[in-house]
Formats: sequence, C-alpha cells, structure tokens
Amino acid sequence: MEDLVAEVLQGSVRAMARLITLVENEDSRALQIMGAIYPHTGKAYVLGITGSPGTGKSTLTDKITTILREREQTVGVIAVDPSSPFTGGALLGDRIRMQRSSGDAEVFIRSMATRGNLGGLARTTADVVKIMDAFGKDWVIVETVGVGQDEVEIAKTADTTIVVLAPGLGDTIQSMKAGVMEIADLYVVNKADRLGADELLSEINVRVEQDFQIKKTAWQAPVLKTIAVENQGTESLVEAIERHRSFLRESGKLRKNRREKTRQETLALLKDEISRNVLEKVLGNGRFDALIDDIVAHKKDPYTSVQEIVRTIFPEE
Ligand SMILES: Nc1nc2c(ncn2[C@@H]2O[C@H](COP(=O)(O)OP(=O)(O)OP(=O)(O)O)[C@@H](O)[C@H]2O)c(=O)[nH]1
Ligand SMILES: [Mg+2]
Repeated sequence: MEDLVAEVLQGSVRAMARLITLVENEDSRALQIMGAIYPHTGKAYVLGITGSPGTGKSTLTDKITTILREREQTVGVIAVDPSSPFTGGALLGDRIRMQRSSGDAEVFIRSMATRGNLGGLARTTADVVKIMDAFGKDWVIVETVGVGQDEVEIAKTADTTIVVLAPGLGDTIQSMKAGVMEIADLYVVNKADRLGADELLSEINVRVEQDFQIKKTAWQAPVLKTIAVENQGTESLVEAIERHRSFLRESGKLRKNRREKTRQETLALLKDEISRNVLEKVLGNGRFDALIDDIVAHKKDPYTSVQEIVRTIFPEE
C-alpha cells in the first residue's frame, strides 16, 4: 500500500487509477491511503462545473482543459454520474493516449457513478480530488449533473464553481434553487447559438444583480455566454475563472473557504468513525435484537433505550 502511494507521488497514472478504485470501493485501507496522501495535497486548484443534464458541461470541460493544457497546466477530470459520455475533442484524445502509456499523461479522466448514496459520493469525490492533487495535477475539474442539494454538496469541494445553463432545456431562473445561487461563482449560458440564449442571459443577470444588492458580497458572479461546440467564449471563460481565483487568493477567501471545507470534512469523518465504533459495539452481540424485542413488546421505549446504550459506551466521568 505504501508502495502504491509512493508510486502515485512519483507520477504513476496506473497507481493513481488503482488508488482511486480502492477509495471508491470503500476498501478497508482507504483511510490509511488517504492519510498518506493528505500531506501532499493542497496545491491543485479545484474547478466545479454543474448544471442540468445536457447543458454542455462536458464539452466546456473539454475546451477549458485544452486551454489549460496550452498553458502547460496539468488537468485531472472527475465526472460524477455522467449521463452522457465525453465526446471527441482533446479529452478523448488524451484519454486514449493515457491508456496507451501509463507514464506521464497530462489529462486524467475518471467517471464516478452514483451508488445510491450521494453523501458518500461527495466524500469519495473529495478523496479522488485529493489523490489527483497529490499526483501533481495543477487543476482538478469536477463535473456534476443537476442542481439539487446533493450536487451542491459535491460542488462545495470546488474552489470555483461554474453553473452552466442552456436555452431550450427548460432551464430558467425559477428552476434555480437558492442553493445554486449560493455555490455559483460564475454563470455560463452555453449553446448561445440557440434561440432564447439572450433572454436567459438577461434573466440570470437580473437575478444575480438582485442577489448581489441584497447580500453585498465582495464578488459578483459574472454571467458569460459560450458556444462550447464552436469553442466560442471559452477563452473569456478561462479568464473569468482566473479572475475569480485571483480574487479568492488576494482576499484571503481561498484559505478561509478551504479551512471551512476541511472543518466539514473532518467533522464528517469524525461522525463516521464514532458511529462505526459505536455500532460495532452495539450490534456486535445479540443484545440489540433482544432490546428490539422489548421495544416491540412495549416493555421499553426506543428513546430512552438509545440514550442508555450511548451512556454505557461513553460513561460520564
Ligand atoms: N448547439 C450547441 N450544442 C452544444 C453546445 N455545447 C454542447 N452542445 C451539444 O449538447 C450536447 C450535450 O453536451 P454535453 O457536453 O455532453 O453536455 P453535458 O452537460 O455534459 O451533459 P450531461 O453530462 O449528460 O449532463 C452534445 O450533443 C453537445 O455537442 C453549444 O454551444 N451549442
Ligand atoms: Mg457531461
């Protein structure tokens, strides 16, 4: 296991792929792996791209990646629960190249499927980001589909989050939940070649302006227009991302946001660990089922019973 981590740090793509699989499968060694990985993280810039199905997130990811590659930046991509595969372009080219040589591929793509447990998926995504970070990727792009609360959780892994909308998909500002406004650092109206793009754009602009007037945040999310398939507006998009990154760095928000993220992640780990330990003790012998029998028979109630259990495991000093 130590060898595998060492290989990742030395830049072995194959080792990285194996580690990610172990972490994804919630292998019993995952905590140990992540513990060894952690000291080598914190260097990558994490970009989140979210939005309704089919808005063009993967196409945009592909173009952004190409621009970053032209700037000699290395990129890792995580597609969470993709409903359509990456098509053509630089990403696919790199992916094929990557499969041919396990050596020093500069773009690494990983798809992750929902396993019915999005809370777990958010954590796995965060771990995979860290593995790519430790590997040495300058950028990690996380594509998530949809704009529900679960995706918002995943999006919180990112330093900069782009919300992508497109005309003709029923994407309106009304369909944007409050949580989306909370995570959007940048809006993109993609498919600007389609009818209704300008209406959608001004609709978002109005909403963003309103939100800005109320919250008086230091950053007002810009609203950009792109035609991803024609690579139009993508340079400006990367520039806007760079501007947001500079803003975060210079205002001290990058550090502050990452601290909050670390706090949340550590708290989640702690909760997991506590419940795992407690449940092992409680369910380890037949007493829990005996207790359930008593509860079913109304000899005991579940409310005071759980308090008793916790008290026997954590006796008050
Ligand atoms: N007309 C037009 N089509 C586009 C544009 N960008 C992407 N598309 C097309 O829209 C379709 C969906 O693009 P994707 O990049 O797969 O969209 P996505 O948001 O990643 O899709 P999911 O991951 O399935 O949610 C593809 O057929 C693209 O070629 C655009 O700017 N204009
Ligand atoms: Mg996609």
